[in-house]
Amino acid sequence: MGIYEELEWRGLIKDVSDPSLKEKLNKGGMTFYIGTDPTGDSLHIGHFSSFLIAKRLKDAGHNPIVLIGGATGLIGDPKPDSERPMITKAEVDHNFACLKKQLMTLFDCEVVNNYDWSKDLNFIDFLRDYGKYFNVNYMLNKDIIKRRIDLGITYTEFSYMIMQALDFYYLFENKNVTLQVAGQDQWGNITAGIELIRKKSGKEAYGFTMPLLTKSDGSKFGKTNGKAIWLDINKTSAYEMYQFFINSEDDKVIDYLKFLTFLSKEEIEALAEQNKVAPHLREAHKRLAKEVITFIHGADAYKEALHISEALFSGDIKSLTAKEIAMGFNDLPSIEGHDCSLVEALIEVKLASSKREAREFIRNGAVLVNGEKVTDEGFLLTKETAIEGKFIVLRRGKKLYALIKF
Ligand code: 383
Repeated sequence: MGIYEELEWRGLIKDVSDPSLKEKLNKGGMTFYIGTDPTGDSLHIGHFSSFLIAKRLKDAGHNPIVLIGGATGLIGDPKPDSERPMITKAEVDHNFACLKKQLMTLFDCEVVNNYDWSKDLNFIDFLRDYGKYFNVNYMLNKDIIKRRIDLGITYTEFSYMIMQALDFYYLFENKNVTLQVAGQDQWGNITAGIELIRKKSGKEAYGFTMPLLTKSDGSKFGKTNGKAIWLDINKTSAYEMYQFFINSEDDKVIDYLKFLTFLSKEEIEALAEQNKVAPHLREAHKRLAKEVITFIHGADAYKEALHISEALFSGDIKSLTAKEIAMGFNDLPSIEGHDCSLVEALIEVKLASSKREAREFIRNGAVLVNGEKVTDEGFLLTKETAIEGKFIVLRRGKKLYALIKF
């Protein structure tokens, strides 16, 4: 199976600029680029799913360049629903540095900044050397512009596609780049570049896009409860990422394995079979979490995330370190620690509504302190009872948890 067939099998090919790309991709030796704008200080899992193509093509003998748009980030790629708020140059520079670090660590590749070749272009040259190659009718026909016409779009965002086309042309002329790859939302920008290259140099460049990952209902992949899954471990812990993947929909988990891992066809087919005959074991989900987290954060972070998940599942809170508790119970209702009785604490964290009810829960064996059942109604909670002197985990019944922080 050539790389093209592999990408097809993974479901990673959406639009292709020319049928001859198949042969070219299978042959190897192309220099290609994929870009992102520094609109935030971290990439998220949606970016990750696209950027993995850099490694896939590199492993197939192509040469990757990653572009971070220090210039385009100042302008803003038009979104379908609204104009982007402008961000300051200082913010763009800060985000650029953060993304560069992330991308170099993950993909170990050359990073370029379009600010370097765009910043000195003067307005008259821009209009004469580039603007002349863009028919406004052609621009208005781009999907993204059509979607914005009624809502309105500024001249600034309208010009964005010319900037990205100019990048492709620049990299074609100066770095031998003949291919641009991206998510499907970038098709209009890629084809604008291919046409600019054709018109200015008479030569052919190529592009293809990858479908965007979705959930079963067609909504955007990569969010839990409205929160994005970031690659920065300080924004999304490895444990949160583990929860995200382990909770993937059963009918989507195989697609995610194809998109987000480097597991072979045979391995993924075996997991698909297991997912069918023994879905309750969640082997496919577990493997997905393992592969992605190990790739992004390394084996130790993955082991820690797994350990937290297993301890929380089995209720073995005592085996967790304070750091692991902080991660695992990040979203839990919590109160500041102070010496008090278990009865008072249960009311304070809203696991009981009255002293009478709290005592009853304790008597009935429904209350656990740090994973251990407590039936003594007079039990006292102090800093000494806390794990590493920092956390007490209260549980009532099977699922209700609360945290006391010292
Ligand atoms: C800028 C200048 C270029 C080439 C590309 C760019 C960025 C591009 C863009 N990309 C998205 C982004 O920055 O806006 N105009 O968030 C996303 N990408 C990748 C992928 C994706 C796209 O970073 O589909 C998802 O992640 O292409 O939305 O010369």
